[in-house]
Amino acid sequence: LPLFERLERRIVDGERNGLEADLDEALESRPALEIINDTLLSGMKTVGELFGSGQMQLPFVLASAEVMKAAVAHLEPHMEKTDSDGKGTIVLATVKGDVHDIGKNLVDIILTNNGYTVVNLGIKQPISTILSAAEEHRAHAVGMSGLLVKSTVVMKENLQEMNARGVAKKLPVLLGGAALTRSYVENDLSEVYEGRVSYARDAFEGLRLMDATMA
Ligand code: B1M
Repeated sequence: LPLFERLERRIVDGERNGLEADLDEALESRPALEIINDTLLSGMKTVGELFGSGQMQLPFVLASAEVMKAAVAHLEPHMEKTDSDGKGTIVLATVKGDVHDIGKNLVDIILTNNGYTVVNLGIKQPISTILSAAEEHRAHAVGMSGLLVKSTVVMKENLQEMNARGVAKKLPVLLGGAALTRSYVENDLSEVYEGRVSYARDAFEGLRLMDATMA
């Protein structure tokens, strides 16, 4: 297979052997982010479709996710970074009950490379932990990721809890993840939250929204 098709195939097949060599070759002709966005994420999309239609079993999805993570780790040092620093602090987490973290970690990389301090709490984080971290780090915003449909409900509960604790006005919230829709966030959740809540389709929209929030 040609290089970029082979790389995409590696994600789908969960094939790690020779991954780094292929990535290094790819870096000779394309920027790291483009390799992630156009090639690797396209492979993950196929994995999602195969899993969703019952053609792929969970252990294989996990293997694909591992290759994806290894690829991102290998590409990360090659990504563009801005010189600007100290643009603001965001606490980032995958919500309670949800283990998906590839998208969240991409958001971390993009924000960090663009001058933000990201406190990445990891997966399955209850709102109490997120809010403690926000207080401790004097965060300017909270970012929550979740890919399961039930995570959209958890996010709503989290926003209600933030209202109840009186932190909504000072903590804008950024939400992302495959199960969310723009209209659910901008219509339903905006009604619920007493502060500002926005939806990011991808990591770049997350960056734009953070820039707008901090402006
Ligand atoms: Co899971 N899984 N999974 N899974 N998995 C989905 C989400 C699913 C849609 C697959 C499917 O059925 N087609 C489905 C959810 C269905 C639903 O809820 N309706 C599903 C399921 C069912 C499950 C389990 C329940 C399976 C089981 O156990 N029977 C289980 C859940 C366990 C749990 O969470 N409690 C499970 C487990 C797993 C693995 C562990 C095997 C693995 C995750 C490994 C890991 O993350 N470390 C996995 C994977 C890999 C997927 C799919 C195939 C791919 C997800 C992914 O990494 N995509 C996924 C299919 C899909 O999403 N359609 C699926 C690439 C990633 C870059 O995209 O995270 O969407 P994404 O991030 C994007 C944007 O959404 C956005 O930016 C990123 C791109 O720039 N974004 C943000 C994300 N977060 C953001 C936050 C922001 C801003 C933007 O600001 C804060």
